Amino acid sequence: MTIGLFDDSQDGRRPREPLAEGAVLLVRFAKSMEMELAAALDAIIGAAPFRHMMTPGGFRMSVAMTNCGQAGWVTDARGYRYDPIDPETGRPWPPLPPSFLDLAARAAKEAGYGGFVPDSCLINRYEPGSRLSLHQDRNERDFSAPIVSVSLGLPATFLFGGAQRSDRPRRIRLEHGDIAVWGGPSRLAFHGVAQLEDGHHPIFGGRRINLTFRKAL
Ligand code: MD3
Ligand code: FE
Repeated sequence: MTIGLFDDSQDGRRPREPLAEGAVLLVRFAKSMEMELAAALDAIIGAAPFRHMMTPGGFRMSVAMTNCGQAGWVTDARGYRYDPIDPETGRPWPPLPPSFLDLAARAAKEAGYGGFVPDSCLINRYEPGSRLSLHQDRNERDFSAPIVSVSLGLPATFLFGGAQRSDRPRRIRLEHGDIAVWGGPSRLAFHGVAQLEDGHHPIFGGRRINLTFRKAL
């Protein structure tokens, strides 16, 4: 049921929830584009398949990753970096699809960051048991641009910490179609994702996909 102007969702979540200074959750903002996003994603992973990268310390990541855009985030024995070439294929990453660029720019604008033009999209695939431990995103050149993250498929518990690793993280549910925009003082917050629970999503099956749009270069 709709409650006035304040609730057009079905679970009591408002369309726009402030998370912290500079960070906003746009509830189900990407839902109406789910089929277009799924098709664009299929084309990307056909050209640049998901892979489990290795951390510089020698651990295999439980989250499988790929990228599109002018540069992709990679990790291996040499460290973390953005690379214009996919080390698995030896070719440039697939370009950012217009539907991705348009969605990221509209979401950023809605969150108060006009003029956001990402040059990179890291695509994370979680299967039951996959998790992402607490980290900061610091490999981008310019921290004044926000990061826009789009959640698709199974829900996850996002861990949103503070400026220090020791700050106790808040747990935030991220569901299919949700977009979170992280800028300003939240841009360098520690964050992670709790172990994915089993489930089934009608489009994405037993998986969660997260797109993070970045200005990396
Ligand atoms: C807050 N991805 O790819 S998205 C990552 O769900 C990453 O796959 C998670 O953390 C995922 O680096 C979380 C939300 C997110 C992304 C980047 C952030 C939150 C952020 C950067 C700064 C602060
Ligand atoms: Fe991150």
